[in-house]
Amino acid sequence: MVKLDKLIEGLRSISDDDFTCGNIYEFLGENPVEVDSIEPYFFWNPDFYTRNLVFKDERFELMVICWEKGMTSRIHDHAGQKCWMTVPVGRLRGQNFAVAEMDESRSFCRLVETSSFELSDCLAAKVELEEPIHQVLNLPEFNERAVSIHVYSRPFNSCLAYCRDTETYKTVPLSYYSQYGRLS
Ligand code: 2CO
Ligand code: FE2
Repeated sequence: MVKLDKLIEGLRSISDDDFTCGNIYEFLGENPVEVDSIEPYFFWNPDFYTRNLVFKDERFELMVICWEKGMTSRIHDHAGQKCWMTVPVGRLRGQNFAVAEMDESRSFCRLVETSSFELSDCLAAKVELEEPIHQVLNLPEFNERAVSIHVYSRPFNSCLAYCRDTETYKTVPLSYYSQYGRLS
């Protein structure tokens, strides 16, 4: 087990050439994070999951996301950036989607569900660049809070969010609930 600052130090020491989907995935899997060391970044909100920035440079950002019971993300992408996540507290379900039909001229997009995965116990996952649309869910049946660690390279501050009811998508801004341990 490593402390969060050691994990970040480790990530920073990886060269640009080695900062690949596979290597970072492996690195996160080999370095499960001590829960004590992420507690300063626990911020809870009853209405939405909180994005808590821990580290950011040109190349990557690392954040701690806190999910109350039953909370879900929107269906979204990661603006073409690489992404990895691990879940040190609780459990999360990931659901991936493929584009079945799309018409950019009217922001139309029909999605179909593809694979799903479950994360807990510091298991690592990556968002596949080939199939980047997904949703993350802290299912009510899990009946507990969850906390995940996300690494995005490069950092991004907006993404596409998809609505299945209207079969449309739009760009949405992303913001931090806290930065470096303090409420934004
Ligand atoms: N990508 C979402 C966010 O940064 C969380 S879902 O997990 O990838 O808000
Ligand atoms: Fe995501």
